[in-house]
Amino acid sequence: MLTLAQKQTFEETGYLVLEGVVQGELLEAMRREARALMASEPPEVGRRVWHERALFRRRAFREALDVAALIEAERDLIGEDVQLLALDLLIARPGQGKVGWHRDVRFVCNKTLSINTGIYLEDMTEEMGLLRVLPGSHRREEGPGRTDADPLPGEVRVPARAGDAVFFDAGLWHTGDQNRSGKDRAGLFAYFGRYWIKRMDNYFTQPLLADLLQTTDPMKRQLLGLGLRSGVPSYHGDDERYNRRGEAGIDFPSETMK
Ligand SMILES: O=C(O)CCC(=O)C(=O)O
Repeated sequence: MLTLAQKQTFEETGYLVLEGVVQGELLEAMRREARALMASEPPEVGRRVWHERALFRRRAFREALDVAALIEAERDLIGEDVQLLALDLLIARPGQGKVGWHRDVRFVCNKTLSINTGIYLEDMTEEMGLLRVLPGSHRREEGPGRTDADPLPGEVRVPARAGDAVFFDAGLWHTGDQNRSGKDRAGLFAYFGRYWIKRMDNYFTQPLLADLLQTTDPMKRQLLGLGLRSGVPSYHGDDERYNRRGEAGIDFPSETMK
């Protein structure tokens, strides 16, 4: 569980670093998988993203859903109805990786609705190209837009070790520096939000792998958008059976309309 001070830090600044969220054999396995994926890319590909449909075929990335330190922190920061909205592996080859100031969602309000989480698979040094954030910007109505100011006044550079996780409100202004090291920069970006937020389109167009669809683990079902845990309130009351009422076939519609 996060401490009150950690939650307050996140609320005020819009980000929080937790050390050693992924460790040991799981961290090594993720690094091996990331290297294998990147090895299959031609040299001219400088930056590549794999989403959860590809990652969930690989045990190491699927096990991210079982990392208690990650899931509990998301639950503490978002709420009991936390859901996984996306999982991306992002790799930037040497010389690549510089992204401009941006925020991941443009809708901001006075509560955190979704959080992106950078879980780094390499030590994040100045040479690797640090994540930089502007504390407090997650509550600002205006976005970064086009800015030539670099560095931005008040920005913070966020060093991290392999396996550390940087949780940031998806409205927080942030940027990634160029990878000036000789190695690939690999980070797993796990994006979580409240259960009633629409998931990424591919959750609808490409079904999950069958064994994930059939999981009986209540928390995993919730993270994958398959059903809330018993008693967890979300849209329309305390029990999702409310939303599953009605005509047979609603959950699995036939291909034609009546
Ligand atoms: O490459 C990075 O570290 C930054 C990634 C980023 O800004 C994002 O995924 O929104």
